[in-house]
Amino acid sequence: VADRIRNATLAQRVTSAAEAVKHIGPGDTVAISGFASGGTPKVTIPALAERIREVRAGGTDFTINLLTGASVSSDTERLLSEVEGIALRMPYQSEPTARRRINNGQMDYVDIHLSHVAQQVWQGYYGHVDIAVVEVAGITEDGELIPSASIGNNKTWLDVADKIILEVNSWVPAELEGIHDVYYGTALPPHRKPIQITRADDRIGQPTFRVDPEKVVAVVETHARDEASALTEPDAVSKAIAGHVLDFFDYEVRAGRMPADTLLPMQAGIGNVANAVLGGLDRGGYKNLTCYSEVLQDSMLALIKDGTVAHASSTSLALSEAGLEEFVANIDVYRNHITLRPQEISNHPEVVRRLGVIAMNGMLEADIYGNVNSTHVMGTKIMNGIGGSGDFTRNGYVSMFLSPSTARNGAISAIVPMVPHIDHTEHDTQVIVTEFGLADLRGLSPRRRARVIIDKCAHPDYRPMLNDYLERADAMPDAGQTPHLLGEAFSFHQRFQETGSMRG
Ligand code: 0RQ
Repeated sequence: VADRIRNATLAQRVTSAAEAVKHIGPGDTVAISGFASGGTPKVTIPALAERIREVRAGGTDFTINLLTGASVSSDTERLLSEVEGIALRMPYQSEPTARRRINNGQMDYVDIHLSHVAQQVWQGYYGHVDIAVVEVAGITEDGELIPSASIGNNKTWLDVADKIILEVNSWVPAELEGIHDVYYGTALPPHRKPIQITRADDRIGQPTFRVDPEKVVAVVETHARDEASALTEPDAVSKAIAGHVLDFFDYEVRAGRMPADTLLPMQAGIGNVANAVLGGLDRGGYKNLTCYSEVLQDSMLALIKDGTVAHASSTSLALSEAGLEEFVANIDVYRNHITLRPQEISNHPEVVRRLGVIAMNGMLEADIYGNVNSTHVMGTKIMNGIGGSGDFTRNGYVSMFLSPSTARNGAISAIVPMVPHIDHTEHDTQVIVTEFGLADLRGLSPRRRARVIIDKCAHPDYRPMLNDYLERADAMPDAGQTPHLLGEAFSFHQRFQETGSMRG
């Protein structure tokens, strides 16, 4: 472990996690590393949860405001939620205990676009950041920090926090050094400059974080692996969705909108459908594809290895158990084909628009006109959060939503008359794909979009109900541009709440 801490000053700050967390007090705003399953601090936060429990047992209330990159390891989220230690959470979570507390009104949750987080913190919307807890792979002689498996908002946390706890994790392969591109050119208006990325593999920054050693109050040593992302083999539904997406790419190539061999840089959300789509690319005969995304999943490793993908840019690695092993065993191959960046750059609207990213994200439901709900079950209960889906959807070259046509064994239709919560508007959604087909909404007016979405994407069981709604709405004397029956727009959701099924 010692050779991971090559700076003499910071080597003197090594202490235990239990000692380190004494620097965190009630009411503090704590900004930690972690984006998806990569790079969450491993020991400091469990120690903090323990300290919160002890302090509270002594009669003093103890909660913190927790800022992260995106989701963090599920243990971290769970332990802090179980001790009721989080007053405010920002910007993304995907863990059942935290979700329950948020939906019970016990935890404030601010769900924002991931590219906005750093800027909003600089703008002061979250007050003062008291302390940052950041996992790193090592500390160089001159005191710069080698990032670990995700970058997320770490650059910003190190810059803005009053105090810093570093976790130096010797499990992170030392060969990761050099894979990161930490850009220090961002500034608030009126001092902003163009971000000079014109290809997914462009490097515009430096491989390490800068840190003011005076702010580092503790260095904690760990040797603990990242949590493995859960991933199952693609099922028939995921494979069918992937098939439609791959056909669509061929269609775009024939239409002259994408280069035949390399397509355009891809972004794919997290989960089995995205993994299946990417996993299917090697059958398409493509070579030298690129990705400009925020998370890299297992499928990316195979695509890099067989030459289908030449370069993948991301802010985080979110690998399964098998993926982690493969990555560590062949790190020499992967490090030349992957760049990890701060999330304000991986998700930056300017870069996403310039590169012409193909955005592919999951959704809970879409309405017949193309408005998409990604976050709120039945319009009220948070699932995860908007994450990066809006950063990529709004600014992508082609913006796609991929989803099974039903949820809960068919009791919920993913296509409904009106979504009860909107994350992505009809103006942003260009393509919707379910296992039944692909609705290409580009260039279509609302009435035409509704026909295509119902015919191509809705589950056959729900098509008659949706057609009936559309026809009756359209027959209203004042049907307007986007016909609706306001008294029935949420009837599918009401039926589900009353009977347990949208079918009734
Ligand atoms: O519930 O987990 O209890 O089985 O939602 O659904 O079909 O497995 O799909 O894993 O792709 O998740 C929108 C949540 C889809 C995700 C969402 C229930 C369903 C199941 C999961 P169970 P699936 P996915 C990159 C970009 C926003 C963030 C984003 C998401 C569970 O894609 O969080 O895109 N997106 N980030 O049963 C009620 C419906 C439902 C429903 C599905 N209509 N009503 N429940 N479910 N549809 C990642 C990051 O930003 C880090």
